[in-house]
Amino acid sequence: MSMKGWLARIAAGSGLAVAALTAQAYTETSGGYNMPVGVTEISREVHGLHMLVFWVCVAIAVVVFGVMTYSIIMHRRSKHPKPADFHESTLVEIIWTTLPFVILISLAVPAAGTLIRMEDTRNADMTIKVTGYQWKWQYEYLGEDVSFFSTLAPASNQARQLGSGVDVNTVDNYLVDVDHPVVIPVGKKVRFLLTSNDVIHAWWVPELAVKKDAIPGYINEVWTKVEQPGTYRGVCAELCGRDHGFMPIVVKVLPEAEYQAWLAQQKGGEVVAAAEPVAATDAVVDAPAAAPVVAPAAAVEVAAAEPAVAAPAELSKDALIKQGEGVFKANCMACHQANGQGLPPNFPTLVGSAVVGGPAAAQIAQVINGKNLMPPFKQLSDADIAAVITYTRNSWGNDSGMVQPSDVATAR
Ligand code: HEC
Ligand SMILES: [Cu+2]
Repeated sequence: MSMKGWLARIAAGSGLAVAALTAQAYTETSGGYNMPVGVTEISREVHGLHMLVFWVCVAIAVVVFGVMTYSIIMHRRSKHPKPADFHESTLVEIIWTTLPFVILISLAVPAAGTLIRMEDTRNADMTIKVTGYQWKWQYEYLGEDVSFFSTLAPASNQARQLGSGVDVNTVDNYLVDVDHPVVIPVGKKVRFLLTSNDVIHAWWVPELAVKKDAIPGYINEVWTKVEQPGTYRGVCAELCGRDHGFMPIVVKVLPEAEYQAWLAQQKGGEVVAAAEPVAATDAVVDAPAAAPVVAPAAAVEVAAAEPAVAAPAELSKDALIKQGEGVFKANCMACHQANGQGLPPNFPTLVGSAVVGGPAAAQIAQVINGKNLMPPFKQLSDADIAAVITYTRNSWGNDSGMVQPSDVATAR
């Protein structure tokens, strides 16, 4: 096989192709090849520094390669068979010591100023704690009692499955879209506290010029103040395991009033962590929320995607199944496959499985606590766990009844 063929195979096999696609997806939003200018004062400064250093490098390259090219051509052997043999020029040595020193200082001074401003997280208007998980992000609005998980959007997740048959070019924002974006108000200084629950991740949103490691046991601080409403996308920037390429970040920046409306919606109750927005909207789970509906017309789109969910009571079977399908696609499909048949021998089929057909308590315990290669899902809400279990108990020919959120609450 040709070299190119091998390279292509290696790239495909190791997921590099996926990484390249992801990178492409967000550089496209920033004009192609260069770093984005971004939408914050800091991001513009960072971009300015980047361009300053770039042009200094270009100037140095022109001078150095100019002198080299001139010397190679004008002092070639056919012209100067007998080379000059001088050495030790104090003047030249002073120049080539001081000049780089001056260049470095002139770059370090503005860079240090920007770095200091980047690190200054004082006087923030609000704080969001961001926790990295393999392979999702959790956002907690400190002092607001609002917290949710943000996972790869169902459309991307479905398309990326082995043999999904979906052409990824038809998926909007493939691999850079999530089910629950983190929402912040425009023009407010937002402080993010970054940490991790398992391995080191990194929270990176190029257009905010924010990139910082999320390390277990440590809290790192970053901040941003976004000047224009919009949706800004990023990815995890620290190789964190198998699904590193599948834990994107979406920051949705709203005008203050819309943000407040969104926040009020979230406070209406427990937020469904991973259900498909469509499923969640229709589900009967949306028992009337305590919070008054204050959403102005402009916020309707957000409101529809993020319904306030009151502490769930008894749910109908259809509602559970519908919500459960979304939860399954977001959390279980990678191992158990969309058709429930898994990838034996490691990932068992759920079709006709003894656990799925057996007593509900055992299945609840397994989903909450995990088992061997299956990770625990205790971070999901009671409603999500009840829904996904009911979904598996009533899909692909399985028929073994339903589980209510209260059953899950009892089992915890
Ligand atoms: C990382 C891969 C992985 C994910 C994600 C995963 N599982 Fe599993 N699951 C497994 C493995 C492995 C087993 C077998 C565990 C054992 O018995 O050793 C299993 C077993 C099960 C079983 C028992 C099947 C049987 O007959 O033994 C059920 C039910 C189940 N999983 C449900 C779920 C649900 C619901 C989700 C999503 C909330 C989920 N799983 C997500 C890997 C996974
Ligand atoms: Cu990560």
